[in-house]
Amino acid sequence: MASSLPATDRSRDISQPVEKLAPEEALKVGSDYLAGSIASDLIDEITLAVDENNNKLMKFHGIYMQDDRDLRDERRHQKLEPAYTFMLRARMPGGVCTPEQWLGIDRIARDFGNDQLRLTTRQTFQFHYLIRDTLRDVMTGLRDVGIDSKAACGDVARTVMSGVNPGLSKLHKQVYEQARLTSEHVIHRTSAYEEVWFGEKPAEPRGEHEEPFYGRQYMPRKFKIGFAVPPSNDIDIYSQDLGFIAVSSRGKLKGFNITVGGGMGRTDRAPETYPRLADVLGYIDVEHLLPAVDAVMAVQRDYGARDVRAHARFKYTVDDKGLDWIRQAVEANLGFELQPAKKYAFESNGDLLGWVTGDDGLEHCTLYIENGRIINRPGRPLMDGLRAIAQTGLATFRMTPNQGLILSDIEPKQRHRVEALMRTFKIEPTTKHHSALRLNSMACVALPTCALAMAESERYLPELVTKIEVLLDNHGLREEPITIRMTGCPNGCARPYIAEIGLTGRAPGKYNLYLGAGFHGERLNKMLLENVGEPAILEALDTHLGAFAKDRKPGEHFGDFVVRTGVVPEVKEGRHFND
Ligand code: SRM
Ligand code: SF4
Repeated sequence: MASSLPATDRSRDISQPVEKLAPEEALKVGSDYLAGSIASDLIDEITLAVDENNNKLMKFHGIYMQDDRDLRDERRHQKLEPAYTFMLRARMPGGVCTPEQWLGIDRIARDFGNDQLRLTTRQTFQFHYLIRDTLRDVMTGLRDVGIDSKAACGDVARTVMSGVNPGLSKLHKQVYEQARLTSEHVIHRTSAYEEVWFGEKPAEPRGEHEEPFYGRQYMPRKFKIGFAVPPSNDIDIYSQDLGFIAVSSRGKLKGFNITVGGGMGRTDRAPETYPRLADVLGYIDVEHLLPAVDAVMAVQRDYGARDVRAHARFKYTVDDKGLDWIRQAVEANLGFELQPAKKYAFESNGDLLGWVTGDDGLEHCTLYIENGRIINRPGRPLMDGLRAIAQTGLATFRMTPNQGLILSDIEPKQRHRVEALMRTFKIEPTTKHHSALRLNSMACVALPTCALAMAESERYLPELVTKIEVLLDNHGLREEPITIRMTGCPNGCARPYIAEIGLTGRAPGKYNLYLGAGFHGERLNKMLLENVGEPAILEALDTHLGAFAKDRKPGEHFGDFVVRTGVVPEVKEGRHFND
């Protein structure tokens, strides 16, 4: 990231004795700009794992070591090493992928990734089940199609999100371009990536010049940036550390309202951790975008907590310092005052499913993909179908913030060819059998790959939704859009705290049930039941959906209804989330 800011403040934390900081800070400082000893670990013949420090450093390269949780006990019993595999997440600003890139991704998934791909809640894709010894082949395969996995994970600015459905307005293309530029701007520069994965020695030893913005300590924690184009809040702007809400005039992008301090992650029984919705800080013209990104990130870089990692996200810095202090610090970095925020309004945080014709006359089809898993299932060869469509070169592939996929930018005359392939491979944007609840559902990966999962999520939510659909049918609510999101732990990877129905895993088969978030992600939900199983969840939903069907006001959403009728109180601030 080429910074326009002086680096002086950056030394603030580095100057503290490293031993007073979280161990990860010392690891970063001593890692030779993230190289660590990853390269030698990759060829260790004794194990298929990497050591714990290198595992942490590899996250900055987009890679996590995991083990198959379904096999963990059995392997322990047999005194075998855990079944180590690796997850690799790509950097894909705004989720945009050419057909050639899709073919490259598809090939890697078939060769190395257990014949499947996973679209994520931040508009990119992950390979799972990679074996350590194939990681360099995977990296090379990605590079061959112009994709990298830098900044997909780690204490840096992550892949930048952008509401991308180009069919919605001309503005989307302009905003996407700014998101792409921002992603290029915030990416960490270290040559360790090329050295570790492609054996390219840097021209000179890595030193202070390596990371002009980040320095040796990078950010205190992950930092997430997103761009929203009203009226769609598909990227959930209020969950981003730093958000930009597009402001336009007659279809031309003028600037952005800036939001700061959003985040989802919390820990059960640790009230000092909480989800927080971002605040609107002010407005900037479009030409000030990159300086504004630098200015906000520098505040978190210099003042974010580096001693307690559970307190190291920007949302806590914003609460610790106060919004006015943050605004002044940002303005001091920028050298001018932010303008007052402009008016804007959101309508939903879901995807607009199905076909639309864009302002430019091109055709775009948004597909609902259950929990983002791209795989061939009996009678539903989704992965083969998408490959066949990519082979025609007729569509761009755009990943949505709701784990969906848009086949986009299709010439009207060619639409019938894409539709014919969709029919052949049984790909439908939505189906008659899907309730509006299912189409507004998201689940995180959880078991068996996620090391932090305490309960099922992706493998269970579809089944639970089927049971809730019976209730919806009983109450005449099948077509009623209601958001439901499940995660296997409280970290919140599917942004469950801004779903009208949220479920977070506590233990196998046990979840917290939250109700009452706003339909467009503008209000947090509130816990109704703690650590309960399916019967209690279904009973509660039956009661409250039944009351909603009977007593709702015209046009009222389920989340608004349960707050209005006092089923759950309104949560005004994240830090009171656990009260
Ligand atoms: Fe996440 C950690 C999956 C979006 C908050 N997340 C993880 C890890 C890497 C587990 C780990 O650290 O070992 C999960 C890998 C599971 C696997 O097997 O693939 C994981 N997160 C995901 C994905 C794939 C969920 C999905 O089903 O789509 C999403 C990938 C997004 C991407 O492409 O970058 C994903 N994670 C999110 C989001 C949503 C968002 O950013 O919009 C959040 C909440 C927003 C936020 O950051 O506050 C999120 N993930 C976390 C946290 C809690 C962070 C916190 O500060 O509280 C963790 C745990 C951590 O970092 O320590 C985590
Ligand atoms: Fe894993 Fe928890 Fe994230 Fe789900 S929410 S993917 S269980 S870290």
